[in-house]
Amino acid sequence: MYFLLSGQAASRTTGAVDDVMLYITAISLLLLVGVTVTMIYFVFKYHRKKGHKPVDIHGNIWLEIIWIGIPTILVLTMFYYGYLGYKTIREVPEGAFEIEAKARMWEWQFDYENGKSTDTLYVPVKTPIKLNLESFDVNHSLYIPAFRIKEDVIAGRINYLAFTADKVGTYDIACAEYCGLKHSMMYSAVVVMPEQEFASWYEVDSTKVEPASEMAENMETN
Ligand SMILES: [Cu+2]
Repeated sequence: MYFLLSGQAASRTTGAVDDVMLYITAISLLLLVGVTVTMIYFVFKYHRKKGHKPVDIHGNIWLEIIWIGIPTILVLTMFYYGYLGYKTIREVPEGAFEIEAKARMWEWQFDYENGKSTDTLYVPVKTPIKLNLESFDVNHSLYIPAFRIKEDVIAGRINYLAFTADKVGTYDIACAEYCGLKHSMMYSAVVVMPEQEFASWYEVDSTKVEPASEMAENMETN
């Protein structure tokens, strides 16, 4: 479990998803041990012996209620906790910083409100981010394993995804929907920066690259 090892999760969703994972694994383990132990016990208890007559058992209403009731409650709680995790990526906090995430075979492009465009995603730490997902061609899927977030990028439709990164660092972005020949190479990264650092990066206008001719003119006039 990432959050158990590191002490701090990389994003809000990481903690939520890992908790459900732990919850489901714990229940599965408990059931596995319970069923196995009972099975071994029965093997010894009911093995064939002389003078022992088998009897038929016909229904037991309480047993049926218990073995329908308990699993139903268990899977409903799994669903509930899973849904809480899902909500962290689908409920966009007010005032979230919006970035357009565009996918094409086989690369990512991130467009910011001020006109900046990059192939690596840059975000400020502890700030809610909304990614508007758009595809230039076929279906892709934006996947950031460290944040435990994944959402389809569907051709002809705008999809979205929200997250809040809690830890400064660089994390992988992968495409999680088979999209052709170089799908397995469709990687990028998300760089989570301290707010101040992000602000100064954001302000530097990298979109204006002076054409060579203009530069020559400028040199003449100077
Ligand atoms: Cu793809």
